[in-house]
Amino acid sequence: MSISPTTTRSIRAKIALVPALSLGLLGGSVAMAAPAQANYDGHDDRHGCTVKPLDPKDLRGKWVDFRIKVDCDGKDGKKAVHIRQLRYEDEKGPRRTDDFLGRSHFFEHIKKSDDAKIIHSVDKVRNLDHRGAEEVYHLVSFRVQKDNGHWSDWTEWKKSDVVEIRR
Ligand SMILES: [Ca+2]
Ligand SMILES: [Ca+2]
Repeated sequence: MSISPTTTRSIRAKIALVPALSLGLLGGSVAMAAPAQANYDGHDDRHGCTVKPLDPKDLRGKWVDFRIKVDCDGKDGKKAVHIRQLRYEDEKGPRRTDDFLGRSHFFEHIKKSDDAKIIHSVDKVRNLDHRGAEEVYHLVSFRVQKDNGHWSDWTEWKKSDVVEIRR
């Protein structure tokens, strides 16, 4: 029996979907437990760089900007900052899991003379709490590569303030 290229592709596609489904990576609003985290204290730097999760800012329509501030001191040349971000809607109560909104990675190349930068990370926030406002926040963690190619380790996750937005 011969298998046409189309059939082979569709079998491969189905096989590829299984691990994605079992990990809960598909679908819009999959519950995902937030990692262990600390509120931002301003002291956790890597190679002279700090990254701060700013208050989420409500934009027009359904959109929210989960802003991130990156600041490096001017010492020892260029740096690359790799930031990972997780965005959530808060659910009160011990048995409730916060709604996972999305994740992103950012790479920022910082020159010696650069001032602090704001990264704009815009995501859609639906009316998740039908009886009240949505309470949104995000977590960031980062690592820094020096000019000589050496990467720092990752920082622990830092949490922004929780901001209420009406939907
Ligand atoms: Ca909520
Ligand atoms: Ca609401």
